[in-house]
Amino acid sequence: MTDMFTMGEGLAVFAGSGTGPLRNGGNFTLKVAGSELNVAIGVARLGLGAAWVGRIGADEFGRAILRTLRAEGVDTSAVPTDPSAPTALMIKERRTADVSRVVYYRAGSAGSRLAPADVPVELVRASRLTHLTGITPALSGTAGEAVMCAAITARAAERTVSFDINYRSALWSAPEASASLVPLVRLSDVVFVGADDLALLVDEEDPALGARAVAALGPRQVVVTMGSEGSVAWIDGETYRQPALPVTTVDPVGAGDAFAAGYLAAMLSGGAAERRLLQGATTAALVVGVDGDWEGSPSSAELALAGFSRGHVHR
Ligand code: KDG
Repeated sequence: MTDMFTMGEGLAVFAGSGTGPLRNGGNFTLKVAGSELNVAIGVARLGLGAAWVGRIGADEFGRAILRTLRAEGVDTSAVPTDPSAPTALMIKERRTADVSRVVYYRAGSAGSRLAPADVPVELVRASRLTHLTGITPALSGTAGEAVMCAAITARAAERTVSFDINYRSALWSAPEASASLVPLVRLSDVVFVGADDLALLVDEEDPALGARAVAALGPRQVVVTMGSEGSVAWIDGETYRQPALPVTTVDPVGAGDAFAAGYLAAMLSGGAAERRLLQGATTAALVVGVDGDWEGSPSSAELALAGFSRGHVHR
């Protein structure tokens, strides 16, 4: 039995090392990322079992994704390689010290060709939790069918389904997203949604009331994340609030995935609602304090590093 199965697109990331418009030139660092892959690494670093599936190209970037995941202890045994499409790219630009931009080169990518036949049915059935996101259905019709197939398979096996809305306006319109994501929310037990994306699911802007309204669609746990304002959740019929931990943000990309990883790892370890939310806030703070979408993910022993004041030296 595996703790968590997750599925989505892995991307090679070219992260500009300086600040300013990319047209100025400069150096790039090659990394890998992808929302679901980030969560898999986050959960594995916290000592739980995680398996990831996504179509990768038969290229160096696909190999970099596998190499990274294997080094992080994530099970990649069911990852299909697509010989006729490239691994997707994401370019990260730090436009100013405070504002980052990302550009995708993922149309027609190997990851976008994910299809129901790629869903490792036995692995899903053997996983306590299946974690999916709203990015994958934005990639193609077959990728959306694969996500639906994984959710239905997990539910039929009485496993927990977790779903992060993760709306990406560069990939599809709000009405398209809404039509695809609401049925997936109805199949989920745990839903993560940014406050700005609530309107895709329900007609309620207030985060606390929005969490309740999303729960009325079916999930028992709904977490609305609000960046530096923290999060508010409706869990098993009660409202919970969790402030964000103080942190100097180095790179905000990946905060939501880190929160989901911390929350889900605590849930899988039997933690109560308050513990899940606190661990989510802690992992998010540790990830945004480091360059990269997942690189700052903590081990269990490192969770205590969050929340120290600037300049603290841990001895
Ligand atoms: O949440 C971080 C992700 O946004 C990033 O790792 C890449 O999956 C990604 C996406 O589609 O933006």
